[in-house]
Amino acid sequence: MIQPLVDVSRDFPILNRRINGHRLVYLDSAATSQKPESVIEAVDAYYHQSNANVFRSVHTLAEESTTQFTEAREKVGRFIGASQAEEVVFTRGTTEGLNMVARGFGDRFVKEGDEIVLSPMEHHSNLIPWQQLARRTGAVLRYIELADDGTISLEAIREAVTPRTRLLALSRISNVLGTINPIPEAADLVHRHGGIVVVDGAQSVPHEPTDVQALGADFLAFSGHKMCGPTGIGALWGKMPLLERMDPIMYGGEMISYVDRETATWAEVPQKFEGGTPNIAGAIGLGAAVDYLTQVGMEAIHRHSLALAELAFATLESIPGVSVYGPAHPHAAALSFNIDGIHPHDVAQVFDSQGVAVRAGHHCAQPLMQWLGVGSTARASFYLYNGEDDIQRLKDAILETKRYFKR
Ligand code: 7TS
Repeated sequence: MIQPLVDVSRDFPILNRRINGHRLVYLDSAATSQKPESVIEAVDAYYHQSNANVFRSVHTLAEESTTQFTEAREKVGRFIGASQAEEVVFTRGTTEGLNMVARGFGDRFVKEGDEIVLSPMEHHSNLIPWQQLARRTGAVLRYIELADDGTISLEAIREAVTPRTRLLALSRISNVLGTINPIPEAADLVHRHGGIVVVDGAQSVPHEPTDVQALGADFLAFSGHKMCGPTGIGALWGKMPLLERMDPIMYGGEMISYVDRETATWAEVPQKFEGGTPNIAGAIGLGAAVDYLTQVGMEAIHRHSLALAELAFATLESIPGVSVYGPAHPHAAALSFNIDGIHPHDVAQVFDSQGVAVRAGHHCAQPLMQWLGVGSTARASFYLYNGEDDIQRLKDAILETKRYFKR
């Protein structure tokens, strides 16, 4: 019996809620995770005790606030194996980080005829910035073709990557298929051709130990809210020499070194990219989330996510009339499925009446829906507070949905 990794009722009071008369089963962590008490308390304590702007005033509150903000950057840097905390740029989330690279790096270094390699499983956040970059520069988009189970083979990568590859933008873990993509191997190949590797870590940083060096990434973007942190905060990690050459995209206060009437020069990395007052409370909350996840252990979280998703895969696959997508093994924490003849939005609605929260739709991955040949899917996604009971409830909800629509 797979038990949750943490004391759920103590750490996640929201999961004690009853929804439509049932214990809430929260299977929508790929959209956003729930927040542990320690994170909520860190944000609360910051506003109650230390609130002040950062990097400007010398009074006590400002020093406390600046220290906590700086410590949060250090925690995030250690969590992903950055060689220095300054390589961590705070952003609003994955979307902003990827747009920063496309604009700040892409506009400067990607030229007409260069190739940008993507996969058809990318979230729109890791697709549209590159489409737009290609339109601005005359670069060409190339796609890595997926195998029948939605995985990416080394052979498919070799077919897509050429000497003209300037940039590979790939998710480590798919938010729809639960595939784990071979980033290190892909990075090797891209680097041999002198290209750079941008990793969308939105679904991977919350779920597996991350070491940017081992991953072979040049940039990694991720979101705090999917890893037990607050919304509105995330990080873009980049190799220092690349961040130094990259242009800022947000101009204003706090990102400059010297300004006169006609010109300005930029502050050092990461301040150069953090124009305006940052999300201080969010960063501190993200630091607390990193502490929480580290205490539970990222190896344990990784094993737990795989165990739950693979059990769910096998359980759902054995129900007549249910199609599940993606590989059976290894299958990361997001599992998409459809029930024959029932629209995923109706599935999600009946599930809610059973207290089971899932997402239905295209999951911001329309090219992947086109590849799957469906308009949308239902998706159950798991995290450290889920256990085997929740998979039983998922199965019961599917059986109830089938009964409901047979009537
Ligand atoms: N990339 C991937 C792989 C994602 O899953 C998401 C969010 C993003 C990028 C964007 O992250 P954001 O924090 O900037 O919004 N994915 C989902 C999802 O699957 N359901 O809701 C949001």
